Amino acid sequence: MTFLRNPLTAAAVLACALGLPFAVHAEGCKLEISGNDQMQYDKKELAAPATCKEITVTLHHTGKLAKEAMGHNWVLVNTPDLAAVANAGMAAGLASNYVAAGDKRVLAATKVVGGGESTSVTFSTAALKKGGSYSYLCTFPGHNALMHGTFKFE
Ligand SMILES: [Cu+2]
Repeated sequence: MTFLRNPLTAAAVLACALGLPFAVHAEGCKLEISGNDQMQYDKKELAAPATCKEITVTLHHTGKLAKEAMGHNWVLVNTPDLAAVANAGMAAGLASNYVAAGDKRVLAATKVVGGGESTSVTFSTAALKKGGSYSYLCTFPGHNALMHGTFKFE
């Protein structure tokens, strides 16, 4: 491997292997949020840097109740669409994770989980605007009034 004799190249190869500046980093692109049996998320706001090409959101249900009684999901929308997405989701039912099939207003969504379960969704940020402010909600019937928050992409 002749090229490794060049000290600069060798340094670059090493830096890549260590995930230093030569590598593309996903710092801050993995987010976590929890929901409980009191119909609450533990966070009112989530934020990811606009450098993220993809974002992964992991939802933990820290309660004990079954998903039929106190299921939670995490759904990302443009804020003006929040109520309409919640209504469409309610009509779609648990089998559809309370998200209407093909609902273009839904920017990202996890499935519905019950107590003790976790789930995650990874989505492209191509549809998000730098500096944009969005909303997330739980679309389980009746939950969005309490279970919603602001999502910032900046
Ligand atoms: Cu919920």
